[in-house]
Amino acid sequence: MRKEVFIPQKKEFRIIITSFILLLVFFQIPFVNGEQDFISLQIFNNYIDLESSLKVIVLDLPSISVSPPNQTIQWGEENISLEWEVYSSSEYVLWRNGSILCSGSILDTTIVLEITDWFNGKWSLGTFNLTLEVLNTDMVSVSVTSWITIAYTIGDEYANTAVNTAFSSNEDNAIGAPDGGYATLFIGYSNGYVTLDMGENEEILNGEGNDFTVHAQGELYMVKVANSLSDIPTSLGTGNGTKSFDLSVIGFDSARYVIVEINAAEGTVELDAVEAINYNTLETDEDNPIIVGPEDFWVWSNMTFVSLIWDASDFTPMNFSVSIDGSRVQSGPWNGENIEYVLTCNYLGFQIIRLTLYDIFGNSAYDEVVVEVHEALEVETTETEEESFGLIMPILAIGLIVLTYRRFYRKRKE
Ligand SMILES: [Ca+2]
Ligand SMILES: [Ca+2]
Ligand SMILES: [Ca+2]
Ligand SMILES: [Ca+2]
Repeated sequence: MRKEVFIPQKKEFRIIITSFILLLVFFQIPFVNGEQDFISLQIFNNYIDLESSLKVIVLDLPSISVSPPNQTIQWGEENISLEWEVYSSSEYVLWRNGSILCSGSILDTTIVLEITDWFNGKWSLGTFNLTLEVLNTDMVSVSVTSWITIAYTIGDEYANTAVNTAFSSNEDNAIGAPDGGYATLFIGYSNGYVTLDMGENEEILNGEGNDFTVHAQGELYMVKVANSLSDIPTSLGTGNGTKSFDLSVIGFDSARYVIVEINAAEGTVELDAVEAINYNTLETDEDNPIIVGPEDFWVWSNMTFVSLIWDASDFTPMNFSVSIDGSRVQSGPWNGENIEYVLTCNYLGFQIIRLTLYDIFGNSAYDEVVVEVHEALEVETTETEEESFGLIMPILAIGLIVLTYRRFYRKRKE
């Protein structure tokens, strides 16, 4: 009689043999971490006592048992963490599109990559080949590749800003997702209201059924919508608490602005958020950043520094760099706000200061300002006819600087 027994991953296993048989034992080695062990088979009954031993050495080969699945991640998302589980390895190298992203010693069986800084981490849009390579002390290596696609959708379903208000407080609480923080609308000389901007290219769209929800509590409120701040808003009716509205009632295809106004004789309306159900999103941005910079100007050399401010904007800002005569002097993440650079005037003649802006789709734009430094004239304390002429020049120069600044300040304000 022949019997086959498969022994799963256990360190000890007992088989009861009830009759004289030919026994074949298959043993699944439970050790993965370079352990060495003896596997012994003992057979005994009242008559025999046999033992057969076998030395088993599990080779210390590195292995990666878990790796991140291929996936698409929204650019800028928080708490992104990719994990690998590795064994019998002492060092790792993580490659991104063929370049080393990070490397080091393996102290644990888990290697975690957290994406927290999308700007400085150079996580731009596209598909990345992330390859983890692990090595043991004999430099034997194994690797695994995951494909990570970084995508971007411009626009969210919530209000971006409160653009107009009356008889209200904490208006910013109505921005973003519902969070239990409320803007308050009350009765003053007129009914309190707040006008919320859902965002450019993020307007509410008329889709199937209701198109947006007002998250509120308290008294009755009136909801109006508009597509421009200069339009007279169109009423969509009143609501109490949280209520959804349908743009098709007024025949609108879209609405960028939502006005919520208290519609009661007393009390308050607490407005948490406006949430679009159907809304516009862009999946690509083909526009270059917009930069309006100061005009070229000059200063005297006794001016130690000047501040250059560029008006800058983009839907998907990424980063900026400032260079002087072609050499980069400053760079970093850009969140879409104006850029300021403080120029030290420790030179004579002119320098070209260039600001370059990038968005996350790889569009870029630049602006150059030529700043000329003129040598300041020495002013003597004794007054002769010749020297008093020397005084006039700096006075004229200060006037010019003031003019230059006023011009460039006015320009910024436009
Ligand atoms: Ca929005
Ligand atoms: Ca609708
Ligand atoms: Ca809120
Ligand atoms: Ca852009």
